[in-house]
Amino acid sequence: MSKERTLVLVKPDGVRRGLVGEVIARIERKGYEVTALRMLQADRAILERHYAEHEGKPFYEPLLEFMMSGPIVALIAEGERVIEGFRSLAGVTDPTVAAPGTIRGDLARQQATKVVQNIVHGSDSVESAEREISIFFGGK
Ligand code: D4T
Repeated sequence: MSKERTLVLVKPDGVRRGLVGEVIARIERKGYEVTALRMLQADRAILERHYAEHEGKPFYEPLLEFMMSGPIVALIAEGERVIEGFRSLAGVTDPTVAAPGTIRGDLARQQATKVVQNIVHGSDSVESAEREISIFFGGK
């Protein structure tokens, strides 16, 4: 099994609620290595690239607005099967039903907002991870 990299984002809700350390701690306690980290205020251009697959969907504009609503933290985590492993740590997209023990299951819930606010993003495949890492870390 070869070593993988994944792109994790702590979304504006996670940063606002002071959960950056909690997310990083869970990644590290699981045994993955954080190899790059930056905080940024995402602009529309970077988010249009990141969320290109969702363009035209009803939640696309609210999603971009939410992701621009405050700073985010982008990081690269590395390890064997880290892509699948981080998605397991994060839990499913809908925080209401995300399993207890996961980041979303423990720390997020449905809000009265147009877009789901679920604290983190994690890449879903090797191809997505490399594409997303190049968006946030300039090909690093
Ligand atoms: P990300 O990409 O942020 O890790 O989340 P997921 O992989 O879990 O979910 P996604 O890419 O399908 O969705 C991106 C982002 O849009 C929000 N969303 C999604 C939403 O508000 N309503 C929806 O129906 C879906 C599918 C939540 C995450």
